Amino acid sequence: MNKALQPHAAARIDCDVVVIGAGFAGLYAAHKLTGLGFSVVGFERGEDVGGVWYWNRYPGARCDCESYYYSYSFSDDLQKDWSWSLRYSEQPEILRYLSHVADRFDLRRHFRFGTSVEGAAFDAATALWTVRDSRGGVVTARFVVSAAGCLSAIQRPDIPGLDAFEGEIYYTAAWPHAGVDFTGKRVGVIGTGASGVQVISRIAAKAKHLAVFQRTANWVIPVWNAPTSAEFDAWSKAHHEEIRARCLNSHGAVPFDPPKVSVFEVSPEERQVIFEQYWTRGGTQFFGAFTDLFSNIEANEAAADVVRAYIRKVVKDPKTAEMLIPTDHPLGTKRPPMDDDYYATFNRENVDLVDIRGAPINGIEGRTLRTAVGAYELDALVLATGFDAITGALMAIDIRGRDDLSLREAWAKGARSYLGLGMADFPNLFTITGPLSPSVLANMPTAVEQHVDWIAGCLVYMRDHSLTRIEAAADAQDDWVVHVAQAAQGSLYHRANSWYLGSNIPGKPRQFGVYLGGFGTYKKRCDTVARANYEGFVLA
Ligand code: NA7
Repeated sequence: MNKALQPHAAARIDCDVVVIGAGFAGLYAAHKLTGLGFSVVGFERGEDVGGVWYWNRYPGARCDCESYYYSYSFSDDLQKDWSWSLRYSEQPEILRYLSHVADRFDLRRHFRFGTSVEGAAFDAATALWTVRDSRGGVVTARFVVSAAGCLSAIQRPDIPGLDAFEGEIYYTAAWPHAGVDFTGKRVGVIGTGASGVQVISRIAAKAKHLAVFQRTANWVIPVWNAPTSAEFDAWSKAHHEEIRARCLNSHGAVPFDPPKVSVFEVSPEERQVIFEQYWTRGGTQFFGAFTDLFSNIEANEAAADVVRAYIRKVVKDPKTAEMLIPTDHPLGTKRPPMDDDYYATFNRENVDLVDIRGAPINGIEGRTLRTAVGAYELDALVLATGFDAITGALMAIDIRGRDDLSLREAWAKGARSYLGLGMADFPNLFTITGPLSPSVLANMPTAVEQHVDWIAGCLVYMRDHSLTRIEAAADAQDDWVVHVAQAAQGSLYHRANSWYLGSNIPGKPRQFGVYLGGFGTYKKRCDTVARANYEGFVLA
């Protein structure tokens, strides 16, 4: 018998599965896997559970999906017991929810908090992973499941003098737990993505003066946030099974009907009526108005006109309004921030919009930020400059697969994965909402549950069949990489420099890191693979 396939009585195994991260994904993975009898050791960089909702504590942080479906579905009782105060809940409430889940299912005991995974190496002889952590600890495990998140590796801008800035510096993605008081201060915000957009109106309400340094204008869609009514709460609890079933079968893992008609199949009058209907629903639902908003530039332009008109209506100063209207990317092809107060904030006397595309930031000296044409005295600087998204958190770990192959090398020209779940040359490693899965273009808790359930089913299958290793077959992986690229081909997403494509990180290969074929279609594919005894994976 091949030595590599022998049972490994002599090898020390600390646990069946190492789980990296205690956000939505890691918590559910720990719950599900321990419930099935697998031993789990979890690692979490933060001092407590929550993942992105632990770190992104800036004022105004809020989810761009509605809470009644941006939440777990695995427990009926949990769904019936928990009520959300707002349609789109803010960070403190989402963090309270995750903390409640951790308490309710006693999940903290599985995690080592304040501890990052620094390296993980697979030993082909024993078929075990050795995981090294930031405190010098070493754990051996049969499997590693990454729940490290798609938006957790912070992107720090390269601005001359930034580190020596004499005022206060804050990253939205690593916000102080004690909060920050901006009262009476001169504040600058760099970044007008979702984080910048959310924090700007909150800071403006407190600061003496706020300078918003905008490199690229973004399309911001109002969500019309409001308290959850008692009737809606009761309805969502009574219908939770139907809501979850709709999520599982939909394109974006959301409980809405797919669009039915193209912009060009209706008259201009009907088009306006439909746009208005969907605009009133708010947020991402606006993009569900027509079938072709992401595939046809003229259809996209028609939708963009709705947003342009809104910006011009809300923003009183015409010059500022024009500066806020994007000109370099179609609507929605960069992640569109969702906010109700953003545009009106620019009507405030104490807020200035500063174009740093035309006149870039030259550097910082003392408390002065200089652009090519002006100087700004600042007491505090807020950096909302984004993340090395989708692959960043995995690439931050020194992951070594078969023959010491490093993941960083394997992905040097772009991520390679089968179904976004497992990789050739990296046996027994799974990625929850990994690169090349629907991930950030699906409602995350639904995507997380689908992946965790699939991985758990796979581990049970392996246990039942006395199998100790699983690895994506190289040809299945190659086909999937091509399929993911084809699914994105022809979409308008390629017309933007977005973090979906890795364009926000200097030197990162340009690759659409998300599967665009639709969550429902993807789930069916994963189910088919599992039913066919994990077709496309090599098991031993
Ligand atoms: P994003 O969406 O990546 O936004 C980052 C913003 O920061 C964006 O406006 C960038 O401008 C700007 N940026 C980044 N680096 C610089 C430098 N060096 N100088 C000036 N401006 C810079 O990150 P968010 O945190 O807002 O949102 C990430 C996701 O989290 C979001 O989409 C939701 O899904 C949740 P650019 O557009 O690159 O010109």
